Amino acid sequence: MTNLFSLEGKNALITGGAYGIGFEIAKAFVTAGAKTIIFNNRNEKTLRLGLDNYKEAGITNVKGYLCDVTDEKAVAGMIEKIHEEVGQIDILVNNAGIIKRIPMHEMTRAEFQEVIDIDLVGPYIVSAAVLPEMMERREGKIINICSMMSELGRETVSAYAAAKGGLKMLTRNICSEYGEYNIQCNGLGPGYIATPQTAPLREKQPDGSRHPFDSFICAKTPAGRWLEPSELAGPAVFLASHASDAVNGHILYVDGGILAYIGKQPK
Ligand code: NAP
Ligand code: GCO
Repeated sequence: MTNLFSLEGKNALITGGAYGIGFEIAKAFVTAGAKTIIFNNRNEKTLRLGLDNYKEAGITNVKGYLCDVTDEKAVAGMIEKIHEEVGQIDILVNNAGIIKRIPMHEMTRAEFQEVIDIDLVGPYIVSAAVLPEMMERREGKIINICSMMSELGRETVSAYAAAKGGLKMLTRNICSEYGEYNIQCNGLGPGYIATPQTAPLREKQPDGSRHPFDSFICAKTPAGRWLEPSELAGPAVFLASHASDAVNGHILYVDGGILAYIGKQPK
């Protein structure tokens, strides 16, 4: 049974994997036996930070590339370099993403477009670049990092919700179009995870009290807490391994039960 979850000999490309959720998923893949972790970030500073993070974690089988997921030419060039320097890509995790928390009527088109480009068009670009080799090998795993906003809306995150809702359907369409090549494409939908992306929602207020959103999310989560990035490890390894070969087009929510819960009644 343990072999089903093994990633022995597999190369995994994790976009935006310098820190946060992508970095945690990478560590989980290494623990599951992955041969090489490949990640990309869009600027030198983050790339260097990522390489330092992997070094500090004792992970040496890692390659980092400077590449913005929205730049088709850069992605094509990166994939070519990966094939030359590392080998085949067995697992792709479309993790790179941003969020802008702005009321929709105040958001500029450029701000809306930037979120869509990175969170939805980026996964299309990178998946389209990796699919041909997976089709040739008749084997591959694609994991799209979705969100609670793939299912729910909330104030100020219109572009992000539109992107993550679209990413849910892109996941299902890749499953539909490429399942016959033994390629499984699933979504991993984290709940509210303590990372730099959500740090503003957990900041202490000037009077030292909890951020209202922090209290709100804890009331919306049955366990009454934010989740840790490391809690995505098992679900990510499952979706990357042969244990999920019959799972396709599925969004696996790792949310501590938020989507099932009406929320704790205020006292
Ligand atoms: P994060 O800490 O902000 O990390 C995002 C990573 O993506 C960073 O390394 C960032 O690098 C990189 N990135 C951004 N735009 C990029 C681009 N155009 N090209 C390449 N890399 C790019 O976010 P996170 O919390 O780890 O989230 C990772 C993924 O999980 C995102 O897709 C997010 O939407 C999703 N998610 C997060 C949560 C949560 O609660 N944290 C929950 C559900 C889903 P830079 O430093 O260059 O920006
Ligand atoms: C927000 C948060 C969320 C999380 C995540 C939830 O502002 O509501 O950033 O969007 O990042 O996507 O699953």
